Amino acid sequence: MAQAASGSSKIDTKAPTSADEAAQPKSYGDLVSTLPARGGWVSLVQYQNYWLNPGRLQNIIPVKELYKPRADDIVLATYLKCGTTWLKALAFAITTRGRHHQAFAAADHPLLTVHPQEAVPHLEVHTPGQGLADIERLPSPRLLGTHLPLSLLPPAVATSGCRVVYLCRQPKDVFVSLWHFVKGMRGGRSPVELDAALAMFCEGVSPFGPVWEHYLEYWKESLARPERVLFLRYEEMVADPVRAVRTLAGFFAVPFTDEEEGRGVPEEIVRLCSFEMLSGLESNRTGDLDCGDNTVIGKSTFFRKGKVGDWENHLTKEMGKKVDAVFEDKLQGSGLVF
Ligand code: PAP
Repeated sequence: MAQAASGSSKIDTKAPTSADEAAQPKSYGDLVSTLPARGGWVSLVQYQNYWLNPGRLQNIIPVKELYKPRADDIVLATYLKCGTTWLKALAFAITTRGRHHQAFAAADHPLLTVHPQEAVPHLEVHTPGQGLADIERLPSPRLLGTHLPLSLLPPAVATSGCRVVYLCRQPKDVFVSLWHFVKGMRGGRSPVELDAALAMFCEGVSPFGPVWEHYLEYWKESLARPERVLFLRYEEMVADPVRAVRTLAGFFAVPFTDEEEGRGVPEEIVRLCSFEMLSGLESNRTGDLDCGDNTVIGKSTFFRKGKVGDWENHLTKEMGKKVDAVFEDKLQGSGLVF
């Protein structure tokens, strides 16, 4: 889920211990004023190498201390616009199928009436000051979403045994999707032209950017701990969604039985969570999602085209080459290629 909002409650991360306590910012508003800032396309401040929405720091920073990973948690991590909504729907359908398997055909599956972004809560979408109480209350095993880079999550994510699925997407399509989303949040207008926004994106100045750093943190972790960190690509999921669903079920340690395969359950999950199905549902077409801090996002804005390669309809070939060159350079030597 993308972010929006503002506010300046007290900083509730660990209190400073050193002698420079007096110099520590007392509120998120104070902290923001000490950070490098960029305006233009979207207003951002740089915090621990990442560009973040200043109004959301009070939601983002506390996650590192407040989120207590459980061994059976499943964390669905994404950079913005990489297919979070789809991944949430798929993971929800796969992991709850014991409860709902009759419902795939019976038209009363929860995903037919609950937006996938609500079916799986986001770690950094909470009411400031109330911590992660709602997430703490969830019964195990929990499905949780996040756009936070790995380094802004607690180190216990690596030691608790919890599973992480990371979904990335071809950067040119990410930019185009983000461009439309940001414009949509502002009533169809952007404060800068597309080429200026693209220049910022290529500089790494986008919400939760640099995108390549976001990708690389999880990519390296997936290479180091493949049994606990699954790295997926949107384009591969689009090309063979049934295979992706089987991969996810196996990774979640709930593989499909022969009996389920025989009944076509993986295919049913793909159908239920398809762009065509989800985007047509009344529950996903109307109303707003509550971000927990007096801001809302229209439910329909999470469904635009759901296509691979839509960048060609919005960027010139030269712009495409520029994005390719930046990512080739930044990802060089990592083994991650687009
Ligand atoms: P978020 O970053 O705000 O959480 P996220 O769901 O990651 O949103 O991104 C939305 C993108 O996923 C949109 O891409 P587009 O702008 O290129 O069209 C949206 O259309 C796409 N999307 C949403 N649901 C699905 C789905 N079921 N299958 C495939 N793509 C989907």
